[in-house]
Amino acid sequence: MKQVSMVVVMLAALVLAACGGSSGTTNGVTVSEAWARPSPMMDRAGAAYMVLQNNGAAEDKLLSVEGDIAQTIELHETKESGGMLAMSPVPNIPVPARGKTELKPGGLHVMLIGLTRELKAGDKVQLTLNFEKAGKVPVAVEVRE
Ligand SMILES: [Cu+2]
Repeated sequence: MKQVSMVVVMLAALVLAACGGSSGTTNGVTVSEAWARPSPMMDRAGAAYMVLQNNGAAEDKLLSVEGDIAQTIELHETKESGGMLAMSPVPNIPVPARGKTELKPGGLHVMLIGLTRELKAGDKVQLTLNFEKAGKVPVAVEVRE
């Protein structure tokens, strides 16, 4: 009898995991408010912003981002140096245990370099976020002004 109930619990966990995956929740990291500014092909570059929420008891790190929207996708931060705003790549973006990290204009962002198509308002762009602990988390990024 004990074994049967174990199987039921495991099945329930699998169903829950499957549901979580489609809404951008996997293994403790939730991604919300994912958006990008419209960018014409001419610019060849764009940036995506989002909120990374870590529900786990240990720090996690965003290591990389994949997607077919751009030839190269990097993690960037914007910093002021000598009155000028400059962007530079960062090796990863930490998300504190039971905390969140905000990617926003003027700060951390996902840099899309070499756009393969125009970013038009109303479009949705699929990205896959790669976390050190949570693994791959799919995200739908909304293009808006
Ligand atoms: Cu950048």
